[in-house]
Amino acid sequence: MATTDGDISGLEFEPEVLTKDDLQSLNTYDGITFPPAVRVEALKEIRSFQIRQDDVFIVTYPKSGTHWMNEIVNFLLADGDAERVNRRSSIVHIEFALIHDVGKERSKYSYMYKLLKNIESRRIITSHLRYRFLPKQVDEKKTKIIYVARNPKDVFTSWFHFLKNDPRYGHLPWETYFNGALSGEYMFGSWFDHVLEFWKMREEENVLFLKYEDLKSNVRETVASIANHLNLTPTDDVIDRVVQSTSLDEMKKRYKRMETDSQDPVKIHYGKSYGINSYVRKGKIGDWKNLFTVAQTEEFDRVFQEKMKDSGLSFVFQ
Ligand code: PPS
Repeated sequence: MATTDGDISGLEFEPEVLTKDDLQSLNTYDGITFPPAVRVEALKEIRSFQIRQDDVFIVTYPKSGTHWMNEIVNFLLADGDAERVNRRSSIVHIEFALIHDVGKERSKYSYMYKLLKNIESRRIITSHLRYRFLPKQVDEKKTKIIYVARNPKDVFTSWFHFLKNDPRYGHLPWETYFNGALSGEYMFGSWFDHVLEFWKMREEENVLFLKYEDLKSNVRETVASIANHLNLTPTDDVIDRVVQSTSLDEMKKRYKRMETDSQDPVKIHYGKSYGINSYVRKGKIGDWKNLFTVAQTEEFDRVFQEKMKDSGLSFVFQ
């Protein structure tokens, strides 16, 4: 088995072995509801995950631009050169990395988790977890965190479209999803609690708090601020290449190619979830208008006002 930094030669891919019961049960742990594939054993294990000084964490509430940010950081680390992007430096969200082992005695860690432990630096580790669930060493070592927040109406909309065709979630009706998401009872807990937690940490040196809408409206400047946060000094030319290569259309094409051309589970992961390109869909601000009813908009706005009122944090919704 591989044990040293960067040595992954001994690892073999093991297919997912979640049972039907596993798949149908949402887990609740420490006050938060998690998707079936995020096991309580995994959440406990992650706390002692070993951090390296130069690791980069991308933390988000789901559907806030995780894959986009992942691609931006990947391209920045590769000086904008697609050939040099190391797909292994960023694997599945850490909380999903243990799914392959549920119900299985023979190995404690899944392929993805072992890979995450052993891949070469600089690792990009993505997560939807709240701060208290991240590895303890993130706090001890003040690991670089890039937090991306997106306006919650588009988050709910994006997530509903992602889940609606998935039989594991019983083809959830929009109404049911909306109520669960707004009350914070749905997967990964309340959007408000998640975003406000990291918003309060925004002045900490290791934390860069960004908004999806700023990436959309001012991508070049935002990419430069990400580079600066990671102590990188890209030329203007490199920044241009990063911006161009991480556009929605380029990502769609690349993910699709990776899914169809590759035998590599890491690459296939990027293209595939529950349907081709589901990680890259419309990428618009304001798509919620196609889904929210007038009554839902009113209810949402009331809750938003109440929860955000003293925070100083605002979002562009259209
Ligand atoms: S996940 O499954 O939680 O990790 O999803 P996540 O990657 O956080 O968010 C998916 C949404 O991000 C959009 N996206 C982009 N928008 C703009 N530009 C680029 N390059 C880009 N890449 C992904 C993606 O389309 C999802 O949003 P919606 O609104 O569904 O289109």
